[in-house]
This record gives sequence, structure tokens and C-alpha cells, in this order.
Amino acid sequence: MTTLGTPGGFFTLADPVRPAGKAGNGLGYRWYDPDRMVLGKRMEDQLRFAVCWWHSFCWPGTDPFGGETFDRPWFKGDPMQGARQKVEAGFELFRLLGVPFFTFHDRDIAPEGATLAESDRNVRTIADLLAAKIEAGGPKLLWGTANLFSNRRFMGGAGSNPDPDVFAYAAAQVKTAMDVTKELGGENYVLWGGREGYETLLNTDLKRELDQVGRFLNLVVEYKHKIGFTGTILIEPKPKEPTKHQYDFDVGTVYGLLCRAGLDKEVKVNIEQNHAILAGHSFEHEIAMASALGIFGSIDINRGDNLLGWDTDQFAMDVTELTMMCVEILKAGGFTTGGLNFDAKIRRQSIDPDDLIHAHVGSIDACARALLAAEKIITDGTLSGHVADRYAGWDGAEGKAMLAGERSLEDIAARVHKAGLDPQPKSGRQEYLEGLLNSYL
Ligand code: XLS
Ligand code: NI
Ligand code: NI
Repeated sequence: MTTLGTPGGFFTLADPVRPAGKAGNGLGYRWYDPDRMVLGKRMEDQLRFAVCWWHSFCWPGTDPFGGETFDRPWFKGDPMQGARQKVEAGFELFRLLGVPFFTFHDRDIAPEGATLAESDRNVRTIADLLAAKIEAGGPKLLWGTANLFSNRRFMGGAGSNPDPDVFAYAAAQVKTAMDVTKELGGENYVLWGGREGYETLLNTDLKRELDQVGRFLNLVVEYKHKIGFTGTILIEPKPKEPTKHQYDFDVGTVYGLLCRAGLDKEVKVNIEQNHAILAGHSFEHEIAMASALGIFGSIDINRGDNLLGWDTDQFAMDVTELTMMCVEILKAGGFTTGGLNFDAKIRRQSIDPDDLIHAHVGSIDACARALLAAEKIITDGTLSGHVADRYAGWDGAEGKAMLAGERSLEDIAARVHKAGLDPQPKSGRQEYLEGLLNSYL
């Protein structure tokens, strides 16, 4: 540890990351400038970055074929000692990066005990440390969540489990995680349905499981109101991995689930890039869909690999894709309680703690650059003008009347025949628009 950073520090950097100046200058922000005003808000308040606990401080670099590659100094000692060291490492990294938020699962911040009561005590002990750090000016909690997928008791799901005692156990775990999230001033509470799905209908009653999941979600919302938690409840869609069929497949599926449970006005979505592409969608599609359905909440910012069909959770660096993301977020009105949470992990060969700094700085800067491009696109209005022109016919009297339900199928047919309508196709101009997009980058 003597070779690592400041006295007592876990990273070699002593002072917060600064502006980098010109390209090729090494570590530093070239685009991220928290105080710069972007469309009426400080850049920091537009982007609302969060660092996640699990990938950054807990994941040891394992993959299905190999063990740990990260020999973290904060892993040393017994599990509670390790948990305390992670708090120190975490708040050191947050300070160096200058991020305003962090996120966690109950089981990342504290080890599971022999009983649920002991697990709860561990969570509360570490939560007290987090509270003190937040109080001392550290970043705030964007969201908390419960890990209802790692322990073998959840192998058949949590809320969707065939055993009601597992449903009950999961509910008890969520209660503590929600209490702690509220106490720490968390702005959202997230439910990712890890194993809420199934492998084969040979052992599964699908309708029953949907009812169970709906009831579970209602319990969470009822409890939120009971304790006066003012944050947003978010569901994070993911189509597969670990489970083959997931009940929270994508934004559209989650919306159906919420409507079925009567919760479409109560719960929003936390959209992750890698999950979007695993579902066969683009990232921006999922954001636009959530916005259209009135359930856009927050983002887990990362990227999947185009050649791999699994959740690689890499740090997002593609400015073009991030620009599309920013345009859709801004069109959705920007974040309220949500933000950009780095649910992202460095590659298992990036073994130095400092690689965590480089990963976050690189991705923060890519998002900032994308936000500035999105600002130009929105202020300029040329792209949105093309979309408006494409639909301009709907602003005419007949377009409005058809949409408002003032015309029947017979009315419409009669008008088409009478006027001898013969609509001619118009170019969608995709390549022109792609070139236009690039001109803002
Ligand atoms: C896993 C999910 C998970 C959630 C929180 O794929 O992304 O990390 O964000 O449970
Ligand atoms: Ni996620
Ligand atoms: Ni993921």
C-alpha cells in the first residue's frame, strides 16, 4: 500500500481530477465542466453522475472461466473490516472524480450475516458510516436497491418464486433497503428483477408468477407512501441474463407489467444501455419509448460489446451514441430525481485501482462532450425541424380530425374516394440526417 497514492489513500492521485487542456494531455476533464450552463442548468445538474458500489469496489475481476484478477487493498481483513475500507475507498474515488452521487445494493455495502437480522445490522452499521460521509459533504445517494439475485435462496426468483417464504424473505430485505435509502436521503429506489423470470414452462406457472410480481411491486409502492419516501421507485428492464425469460424484458414490457399492476403512474424505469441492446433495441429507442409512455426515470450508463451477446457493462465512450442519448433525455425534459449511474465495470485486465479513475473520467468526459453536442442540436432545431416537417400533414384539418376521433372508417374511406387521394412517397433522408448529426459532434 505504500506505493499507492496519498498517505492512507487507495489511489495514486492526491488531488481531484482537473481540466486537462489540449488533447493527448493525459488524465483530466476536457469537456466536463460542472458549472458550465447547458440549456438553463449547470452541467453537473444536467448529467447527475453516480458511481456504483458493486462494480467499482466489490467486483474482484472474476469471469466464468477465471478467478480474481483485482488485488484490491480494500479487500483485506474480515468482511466488516472490508466493508468499512470500501467506504473509505469509495469516498476517496468520489472526491477525486468530483461526482455528485453514488448508488449501492444492500449486499455490496455490507456482508450477508448468518441470519437476516444480522445482515440488517451489518447494512445499518455501514449505512451509519455512509450517513456521516454524506453529512461531511460527500456525494449524495442517487439510489439504493436490494440484491435479490446472488444468494442461492433466490435461484427461482424473489417476488416470482414458487415458495411464498422466499417472496416474504425478499420483501423483508427490501423493507430494510428502502428504510436505509430513505434515511440516507436517496432520490430513488431501484428494483432490477434479477431472477424474476423463468427457464422452462415445464416447471413454471407464468400467470401466477406475474400476479406475484405485481403484488410485490404494490407492496413496495404501499410502503413507500407509508414511510413518506419522496423518491421515485424505478424498475430496471433487462431481457435476459441471468434468467432466460424475464418479466421485465424491456421498457414496453415493464409498462405492460405496471399497467397490469395498476402502477403506471407510480413507478418509472431505469434504462441501461447494455440491457437495451440485449433486448434488440438501441439505447435511444428505450429512452424515447419511456418518455413517450411517461415513465422515464433514470439511466444506468454503460455499453455492451457489439460482438458479444451478454452484459459486459463496459464504460460508455461512444460520443455519437451518447449524443443520441442526451438528445432523448433533454427531449424528455431532463432528469428530475434520476441521473447517469455508472453501472459499468473496468475490464478484468485493468487491474490497478487507478484504472477506475481513468474509466470514470473517460466516460464522464464522453457524456459531457455528448451533452454539448446535444445542446447545439436542440438549440439549432434543424434536426427536430426535419421531423416536424415530416408530420406536418397531421397539423391540417383532416389530420387533426382523424386523430381526435371525429372521423369514422366510412368517413375516411368516402373522403379518399371523393378526393381521389393518391399519396406519393417522400424520402426519409436518413443518410442526410446522419451526416447532419455528425456535423454537430
Ligand atoms: C444487472 C443490473 C444491476 C442493476 C441493479 O445487470 O444492471 O446491476 O443495475 O441491481
Ligand atoms: Ni444496471
Ligand atoms: Ni448490465
